[in-house]
Amino acid sequence: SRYGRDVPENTSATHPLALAPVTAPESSADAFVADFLHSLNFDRGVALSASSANDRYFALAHTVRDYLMARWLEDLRRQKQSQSKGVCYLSAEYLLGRQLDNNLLAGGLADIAEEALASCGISLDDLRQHEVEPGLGNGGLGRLAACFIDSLATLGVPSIGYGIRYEYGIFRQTFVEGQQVEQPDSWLSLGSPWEFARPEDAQTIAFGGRTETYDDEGVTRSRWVPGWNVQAVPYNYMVPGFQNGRVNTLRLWSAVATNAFDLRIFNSGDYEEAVRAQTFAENISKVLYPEDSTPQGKELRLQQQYFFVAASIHDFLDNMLAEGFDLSALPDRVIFQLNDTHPVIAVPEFMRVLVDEKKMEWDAAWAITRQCFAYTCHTLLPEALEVWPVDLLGRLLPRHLEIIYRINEEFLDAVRARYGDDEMRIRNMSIIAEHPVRSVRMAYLATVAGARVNGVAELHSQLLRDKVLGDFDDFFPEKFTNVTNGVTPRRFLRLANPELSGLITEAIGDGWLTDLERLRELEPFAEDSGFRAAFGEVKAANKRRLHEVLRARDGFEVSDGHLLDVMVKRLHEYKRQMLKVLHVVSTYEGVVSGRVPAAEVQPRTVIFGAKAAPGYTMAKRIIHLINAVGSVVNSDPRLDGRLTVIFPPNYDVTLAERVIPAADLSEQISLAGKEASGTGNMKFALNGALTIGTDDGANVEIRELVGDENFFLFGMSEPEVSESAARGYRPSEFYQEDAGLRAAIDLIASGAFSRGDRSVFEPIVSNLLYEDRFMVLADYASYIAAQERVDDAYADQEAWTRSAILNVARTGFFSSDRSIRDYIDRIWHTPPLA
Ligand code: T68
Repeated sequence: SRYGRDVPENTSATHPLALAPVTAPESSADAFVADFLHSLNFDRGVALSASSANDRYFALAHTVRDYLMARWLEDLRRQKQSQSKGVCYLSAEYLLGRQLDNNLLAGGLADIAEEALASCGISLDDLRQHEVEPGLGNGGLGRLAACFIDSLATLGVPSIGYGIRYEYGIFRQTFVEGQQVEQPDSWLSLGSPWEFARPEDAQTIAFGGRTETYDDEGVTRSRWVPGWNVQAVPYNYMVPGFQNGRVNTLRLWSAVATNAFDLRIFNSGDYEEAVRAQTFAENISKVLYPEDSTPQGKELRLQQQYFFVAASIHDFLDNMLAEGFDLSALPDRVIFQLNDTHPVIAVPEFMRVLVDEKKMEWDAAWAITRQCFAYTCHTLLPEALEVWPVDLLGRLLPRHLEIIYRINEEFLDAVRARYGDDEMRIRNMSIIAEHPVRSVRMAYLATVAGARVNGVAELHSQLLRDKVLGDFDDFFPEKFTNVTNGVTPRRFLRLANPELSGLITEAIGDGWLTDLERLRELEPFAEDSGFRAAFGEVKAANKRRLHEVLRARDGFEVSDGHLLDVMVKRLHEYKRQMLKVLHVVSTYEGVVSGRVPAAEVQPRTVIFGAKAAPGYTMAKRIIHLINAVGSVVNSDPRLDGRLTVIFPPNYDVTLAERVIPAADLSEQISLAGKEASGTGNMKFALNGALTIGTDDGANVEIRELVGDENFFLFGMSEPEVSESAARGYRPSEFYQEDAGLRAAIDLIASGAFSRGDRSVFEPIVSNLLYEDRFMVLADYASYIAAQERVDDAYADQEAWTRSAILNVARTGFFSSDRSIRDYIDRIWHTPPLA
């Protein structure tokens, strides 16, 4: 492995031993055992015979770390020394998933570790299960950030990921009588062996107070006189590239009270107040906001955002620049990528540093800033576009508000210069919204400041230009670009699906792991009946493995021989889990009403996985309905075991890695024009599931690549949705005209899934009939027809498997390595470090 190379590092000491290189342990099972036992005895302070599973997991993780360490130290040094342009990826979320397996794979250590542990009588697999995944993200946006840092390391791009070390990640979901109940995710309670606290690199982050002007040698300047501050303590995590000897850094910030803050209060003798102050400071990184696609506008959230971006900018400027660095050269040194609007407050902070602290002229500072940021948008839902009330922002960050006003003034002057006094246009483009309350539109600020603005799939980027940011596209068309999302093939193919990976490698070699387009070479194998048989065997094995996981995890019994139909993603009305529920209820209703003989039903198991934002009542009702439908359908003997609904609680990255490789059918059924991209859709196709989906997000590109005949398309297109909305959508008309739809909805309304209590799901039913914002009823007939095509297609297993293989072979485009190359070509212009 290339991680073992020697690196001279301790050269500032005088002892001759310190001049020796930092080395990785020798790559052998014996050396691994020695290191593992050393760590167990000397780091954990236990003997093997007395060790707990947690002790062994820690010792194993530390041993893996030791193998990566020399290269990490080297990359940290080189990134600073080379002074070549690098990426600072700013993201409020990183949904990392478990680390152990990923790091074993990256370091090429899996076999040695397995052998080494076995020789100590320990099962590697048992220790794998011991890891609590760091769930520091909500869903797609956070998981994308995790895939991107993996690809950045694998491509050897100089880069650092910055974010927040939430003490509590995304909540643990439980079901009580079918309803979601949230439990805190105390992922750190047993400690994390992967992190390195660096309190000596802490930054002080100020808040509140006021601004003032002062005379600076004849120049009138503004400055911020903050009211309070906290310490941002960084924790470093290794991000190893895939077997390439590179290790990048993820740096997550944790908030602690500053001494000054404490002391002042302590000295006033108010012990309780001092402790309260500490709690107040530490609240900033306490918990991940569990909202997805619905920003809350809470002050603590803005504190989190400013806290981590201010710490990150200062960290970069203080620690990564060469002595005497000329700040006007910053655009050749760094690009800050804004993962959605959550880090956009970095823009005025950067201006404040340049103008107020570095005493740069405004225009010069703005010219630099405009080249140092780029913005990725992840949504199309208007309610998901973040805005901050001026009141709140001015109270927390008064100087930043002034800076935002000035940016806006100058921008609107330029707009006026171009279009004249078109007041309507000015109002529409202003970074400051006046209604319903005076607020800062963060997406507009990001668009004005960013060198580039990108959407996350072709359709999404087009709709951004045409609709959400249309006036801005008119004003600066050169800023807009697309980078279609991707997923890391290491985690989501190699680790999640070792059997399929083995089969692929047997057929075409292992080059696909870093060049996923090479999956194309599998195409001819779709015609090879021996390969198809092997492929089918892998799918069956993955299903058996999933069944075992579901039995052990939640006590579910799943039948063999079913079509495995999977819908896993956050619960949101626009994603339309309701449409899937209506399909299940229709199938059920068809049998129990006697219209369809059970024997004619294609045996299916439908798996749902979904968390609802704790405050999102309708989403929680839908979860309740899914569980209620499941418990009725699963126990009705008339179905003859041919339809099962399974909803394991707490869908997370770890469960995704088990569910996706087993799936036959991937449900990607959002209303067209609402899902920015989707990334689960990519993971399923790469693992050989066929997609039933709308013409939305990256589904469009998946279908183009796999071919119409290997994709089940249904539903309105985006232009049809817009037309229908403009005409005035009346869902009840669909209910009146479609007997099947009516029967399904009536069955829910009748209380059939709520022990006769009609009130329980009444809000869902009336929402569908009288509002149905996401046009579930309009797409119902088309969806049911597509599901009938699925049933027919599944009956021909040879043809189905051929399609599944072609899905794998033709979706190599969706590697996050390709996404990162696109970011480099279109936005960052950061060559890999040699
Ligand atoms: C998702 N967005 C998009 N948001 O919905 C999905 N939002 O289509 C896309 O594939 C993915 O981003 C990656 O681009 C989110 O996941 C959030 O999680 C989120 C979190 C906080 C506030 C708002």
